[in-house]
Amino acid sequence: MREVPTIAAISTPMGAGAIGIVRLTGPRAITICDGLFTPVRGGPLTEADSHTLNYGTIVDPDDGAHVDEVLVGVMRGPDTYTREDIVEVNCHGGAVAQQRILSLFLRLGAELATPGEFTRRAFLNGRIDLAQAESVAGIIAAKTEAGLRVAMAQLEGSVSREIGGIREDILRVLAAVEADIDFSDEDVGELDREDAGRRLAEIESRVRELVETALVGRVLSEGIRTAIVGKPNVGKSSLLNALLMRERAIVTEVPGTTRDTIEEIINIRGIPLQLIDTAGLRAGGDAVEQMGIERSRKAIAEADLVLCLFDGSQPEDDRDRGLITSLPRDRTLYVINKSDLFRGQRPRFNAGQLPAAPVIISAMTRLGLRDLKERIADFVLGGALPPLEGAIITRERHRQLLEATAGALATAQQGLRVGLGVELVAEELRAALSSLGEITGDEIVEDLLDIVFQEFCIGK
Ligand SMILES: Nc1nc2c(ncn2[C@@H]2O[C@H](COP(=O)(O)OP(=O)(O)OP(=O)(O)O)[C@@H](O)[C@H]2O)c(=O)[nH]1
Ligand SMILES: [Mg+2]
Repeated sequence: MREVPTIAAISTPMGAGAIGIVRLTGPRAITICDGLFTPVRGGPLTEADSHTLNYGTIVDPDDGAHVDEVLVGVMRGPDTYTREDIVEVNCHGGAVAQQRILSLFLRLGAELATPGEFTRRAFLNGRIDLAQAESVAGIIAAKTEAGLRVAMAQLEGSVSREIGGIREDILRVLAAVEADIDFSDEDVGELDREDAGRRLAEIESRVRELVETALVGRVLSEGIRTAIVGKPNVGKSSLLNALLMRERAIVTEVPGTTRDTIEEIINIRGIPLQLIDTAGLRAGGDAVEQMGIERSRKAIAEADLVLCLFDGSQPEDDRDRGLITSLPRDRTLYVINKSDLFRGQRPRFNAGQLPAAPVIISAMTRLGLRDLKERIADFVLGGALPPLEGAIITRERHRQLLEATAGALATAQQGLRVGLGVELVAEELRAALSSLGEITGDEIVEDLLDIVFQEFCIGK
């Protein structure tokens, strides 16, 4: 049998940095690196203790040239990320040193790692399950602190434990059903269909609860999609900048300044918001502006929350009325801007026709921004979002498999009710188990692994 290949990759991002890490994992990791390593102190890496840092020089064996001064971490399996021997060379950052060290490793017999291959090995060697492996990608991709927290909890097994519990409960019902199949002509007592159905209904609702956390999961990892919309020149980009506290978007007195959507993440009372500044909505304008407006409409359709902005120093017109009726009321907050222009007086814009009381702000002086943030937080926390704790699903793949599980459980209950053969009920339960198994990777399909790991970066 062919030995498991030793793989190598640059694990730090491209570009200049103080330190770069080139990593090896596999049975020959330590010998390969030792072939290039001249210790400054101490002996060869092959004799180094596990989990030590070794100071020395990487030397090109062909011409004896010194490539870089390095610290080499030696970690012997199985107490490592992949459960194999791992070597991490801490060299100088910048593309050249890292690339040269990597190519020397390849010359000595290492193979170039594919994206996510280190984590894939951690999975294949049984250190983590598939849901945990995926959480590693979640940690790397996390855009918000809350998203990072959820991904870390997943790595520590929050989702896997919940799935494991559900699996066990299904297995118990399945055992009762199968006993009925095996001993149907003996006197072991008939399957209590009503009781089995009740237990399956409970399990199904647990699965559905988990499915519902997917919304929170998306919100935490990507932020609440919040589109700022309104007519040109009402101050949408100014509001984005004010909330971000930096001049991110271009602001001018010319209507139609913003042509494309601009997205930024901000944090309001611990809630991540993905703010989207959009092109002002109006007819006419050139082709570029019209394409921007098309994107604005898409942003509204996809938004969890719409901030509809008006210029309070101007009376409302038909376009405002059109805008108000076109927006989804249940997820729109109305905001009247430029309050500094009507200080202490009623805005010229008549707020009476708005479906809900507006927040009055000045993006320029920042007056009212705290009220606005409060209203946004109320919307999110008082809304339909389930609690932000426990197992939270963040992957569409997991959501779909849980839906399939719930579907199979529902069909099984139906079967029990209408007196379907126990074999068929058992079949549905096995389908439910198999969907759950795909989440944690108990049911491995090679293609599935390729799909899961392809979104990783190389070197992880
Ligand atoms: N007085 C006052 N002027 C403001 C306020 N907010 C924005 N403005 C001004 O209004 C003009 C338009 O602001 P923008 O933020 O570019 O407006 P916009 O809605 O993004 O405009 P488009 O991108 O063209 O759709 C600029 O001259 C801003 O300085 C405000 O609170 N008070
Ligand atoms: Mg703008």
